[in-house]
Amino acid sequence: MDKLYHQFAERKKQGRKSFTVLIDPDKVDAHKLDRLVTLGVDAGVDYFFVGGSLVLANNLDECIQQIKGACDIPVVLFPGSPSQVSKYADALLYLSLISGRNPELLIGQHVISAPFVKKSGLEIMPTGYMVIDGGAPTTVSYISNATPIPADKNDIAMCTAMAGEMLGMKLIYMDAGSGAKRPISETMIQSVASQVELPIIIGGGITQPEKAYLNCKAGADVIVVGNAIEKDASLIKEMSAAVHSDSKVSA
Ligand code: 1GP
Repeated sequence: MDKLYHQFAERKKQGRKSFTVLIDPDKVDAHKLDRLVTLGVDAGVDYFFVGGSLVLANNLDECIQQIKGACDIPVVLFPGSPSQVSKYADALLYLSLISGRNPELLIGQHVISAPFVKKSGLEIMPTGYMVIDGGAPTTVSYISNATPIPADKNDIAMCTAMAGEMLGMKLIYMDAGSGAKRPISETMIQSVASQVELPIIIGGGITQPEKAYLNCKAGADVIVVGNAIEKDASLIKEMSAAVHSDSKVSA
């Protein structure tokens, strides 16, 4: 049943770090996607997250089918809206925006889409989604109409994650937003990791392999990179190596 979630949890237990490439279906064509998958397989990428704030092109199914047809790397939906569900993926990050106070994104949209999501047959991974201020108003904060957690308020982040864990979330995703000017600080990651047992996903504005490595050292379990790889796909290799170099057991 919860095959992929067990993999996340097991990897955390073993101290194995995971590297994830975020693919926005609006920003790739078939050729570019093909290249990303090839580079991803070579670099030992652990997961592909697929989703975007808007997904204007309505090509989610095609995009996922293309990835699945070309490799065995699991595809996880990271939906920017409830309509971004595809039965071709392996799992769905079922996001509740626990850092915000917009009831629609905490529970409202979930109620409306519940029958549709259930019918998809996807593995559902309840995820406490926390947006952290990344130094620029990002699409996610605009769309979510919710104030991000200030970048230096480690305690707020920690307490938010703790509450998410006690409410039954299975993953914590801390996101500075796509293309953030300032990625999440290592001290904030440390504060959260010191108090929650759940696998912690970190993303937003990570452009340097060194930063990905330091995030893992600070307690991140999964590193997500989108923008930097869209700009320079060859970064996949270095990023993946940096993340895996912190694993206690080689991947
Ligand atoms: C955004 O966490 C992701 O939701 C990834 O961010 O595109 O800045 O890498 P980037």
